[in-house]
Amino acid sequence: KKICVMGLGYIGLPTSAMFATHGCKVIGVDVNEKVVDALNRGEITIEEPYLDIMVQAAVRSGNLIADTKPHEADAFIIAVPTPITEEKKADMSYVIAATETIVPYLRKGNIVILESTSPTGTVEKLIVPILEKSGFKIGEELYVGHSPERVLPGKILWELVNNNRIVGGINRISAEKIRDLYKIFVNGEIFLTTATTAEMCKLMENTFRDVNIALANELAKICENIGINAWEVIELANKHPRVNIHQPGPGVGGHCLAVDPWFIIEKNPDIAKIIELSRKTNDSMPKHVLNRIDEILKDIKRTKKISILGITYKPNIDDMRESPIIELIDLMDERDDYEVSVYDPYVKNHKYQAKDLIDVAKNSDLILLAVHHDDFKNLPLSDMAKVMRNKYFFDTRNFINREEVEEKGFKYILLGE
Ligand code: SAJ
Repeated sequence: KKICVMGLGYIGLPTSAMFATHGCKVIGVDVNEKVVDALNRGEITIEEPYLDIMVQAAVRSGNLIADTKPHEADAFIIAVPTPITEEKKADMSYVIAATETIVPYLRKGNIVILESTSPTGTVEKLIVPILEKSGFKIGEELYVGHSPERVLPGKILWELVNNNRIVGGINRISAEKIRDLYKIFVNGEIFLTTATTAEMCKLMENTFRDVNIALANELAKICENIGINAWEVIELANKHPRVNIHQPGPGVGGHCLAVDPWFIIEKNPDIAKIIELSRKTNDSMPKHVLNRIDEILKDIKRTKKISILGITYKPNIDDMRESPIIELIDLMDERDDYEVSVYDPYVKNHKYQAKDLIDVAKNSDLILLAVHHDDFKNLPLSDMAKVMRNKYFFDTRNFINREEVEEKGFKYILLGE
């Protein structure tokens, strides 16, 4: 099989490498020449465990090549970004451009698959009309559908193979053809449905998680109001066999949970009320964290220095997309009574990045544990305390042992308490 993958990002690149190491001939296409040149040298431009080894093997075998233009193939996979605009609408320009680009390369019997997370109706109302320009009969001479990616950054290669997969076809035969293609490397079950149902499944999976995190964040605020510990409430309530309250935190980031629910709201603004409120609740968390810092440090009248540990959107990865900590730093930048210093072992070039954990704590008033990277499990608390002005430790993740911090002379504050 010959497969042309449009977009060599977080999904397109691992998917290309996976097909290539399973015996397919893969052409990875990207508009960015740097990405294409790097891949042809066997190098990768995103961070993901083991991906470098797999890509190297794929390129060396001759099964994976990159180009800025598509080639003729048996199947085309569209895996380009679907970002969100300022107005919280899906920006479909990359999907449209990629689909238009493949039209001249299509042949009778080809398969076209949209993998990018998209609003409902994208395949039927946006992609099909573009593909019709090829002159082929859709569903009979061109097989079209949506198979959303569902892999977790940090575990992409494992999840690509082992997760269950949904395939939504424009008709039954399209779904079956697409299923047979993914069977080349997928060990999980593959479920067939319509394209629009598959689009909604993907959006709803991430919305489910976002709404549940919003519930946890609201609980955190309620417990702060009452004066009890939300983390204890969650732990005990989750002993119930049908309850699974998620974890509160300084906000929800990443390119998925903070974006996808808006694709549902955009198409159903009068109905998607819980979904919209949840999004806003999660978006309110950086401001809530800042309000609590204001309260903790209210007696200090000079410029206060805050040392932020972690700025990625979640632990143990280098991804800062939509990170709520970046939002928090922006909020602090707007104020002239805060000075910020950050340390994140996964990030090298942030404007406030300190050299190490001691450097970040220098002359600081408060340590903010923002991301629970494993690297922060054993902080050099005594040495950090020595260089600080005030010793407040604000844990937004219930990650650090309270007694240990207090033993070192810190005042420990917990989000959700
Ligand atoms: N978070 C919380 N509390 C929690 C869980 C997560 O505050 O209890 C926060 C994290 O700190 C992070 C954000 O949510 O800022 C998102 O992290 P995540 O680990 O939940 O998910 P992502 O965005 O890395 O990946 C999600 C996954 N979706 C689901 O688990 C339903 C993944 O399977 C999808 O493939 C991915 O979105 C995607 O690409 O859509």
